[in-house]
Amino acid sequence: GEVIVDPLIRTTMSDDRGEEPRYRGYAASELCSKGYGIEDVVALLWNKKLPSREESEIIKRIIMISADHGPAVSGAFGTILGACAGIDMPQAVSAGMTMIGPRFGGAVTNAGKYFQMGAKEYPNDISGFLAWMKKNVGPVPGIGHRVKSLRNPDQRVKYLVSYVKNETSLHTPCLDYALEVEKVTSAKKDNLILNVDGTMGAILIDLGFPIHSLNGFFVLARTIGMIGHWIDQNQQNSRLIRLYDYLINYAVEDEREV
Ligand code: Q5B
Repeated sequence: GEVIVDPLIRTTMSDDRGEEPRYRGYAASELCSKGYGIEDVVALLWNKKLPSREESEIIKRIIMISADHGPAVSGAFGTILGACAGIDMPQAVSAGMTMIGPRFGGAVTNAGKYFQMGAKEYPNDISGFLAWMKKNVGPVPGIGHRVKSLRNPDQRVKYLVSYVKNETSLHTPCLDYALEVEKVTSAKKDNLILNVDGTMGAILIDLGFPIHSLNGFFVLARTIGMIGHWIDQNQQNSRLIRLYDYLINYAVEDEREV
């Protein structure tokens, strides 16, 4: 007789049963031949629809601008440590990836989520929003930077904001709210600026991306940079890293009595 088996998984994204994979009905080769770019594929697979030309130009810039931020940041440094220890590319890149979290690179999702919430629940009341965040969340995701400040602005942020607001017709309620939050926080302390995570998160919300996809943009973009750092260290035959003593504050208390 007929055997009925429950499907193990359900997918709403892609189908590989034909001659070539189809992303939401579009064959990959069809997207290439019609001139779509990687930013369109990202939108199709993550947001389940092709963006307009204007939207895809914004997505492309978000990915380009966050692809790398030098060797000093947590993610690149993690990958460099791995590369110098002789670890293969996937493992060294995933060492860097492991660093992406609430303080570094992984604040995009929550920045988008809370700026959107603030715009809805606390319009024209940034102090109320900040008080709620302090009580319920902690540091506002998307605000603050270790080295960037009002005196040393993050040009990536300046460029993205200016591009979206001056060169596109995107409606930007979430970005506008994030910029209002920045006015208040940076007046308190000058490094509490809208950072790259916050800018990306707010714009991606305005573009209609699902909340849970937002950190994916930093992960995707920064993978490009981390792979680059791994290649760079390998090309230089870099040696194993071991911290010099002067970089460590040995604060061990001696418990021995004899
Ligand atoms: N305070 C980013 O902090 C950092 C506050 C705040 C209210 C805030 C911090 C933070 C939210 C998470 C976030 C993404 C940890 C950053 C990125 C990509 C990157 C990285 C790169 C790249 C920096 C000192 C005082 C304390 C805090 C207060 C700080 N942030 N208050 N809301 N958001 N932000 N992360 O300078 O009174 O002294 O106790 O967690 O959005 O990751 O380039 O490096 O491309 O790779 O280390 O750009 O802002 O200062 O944490 O010691 O705080 O400021 O409460 O107050 P700092 P902390 P108090 S972009």
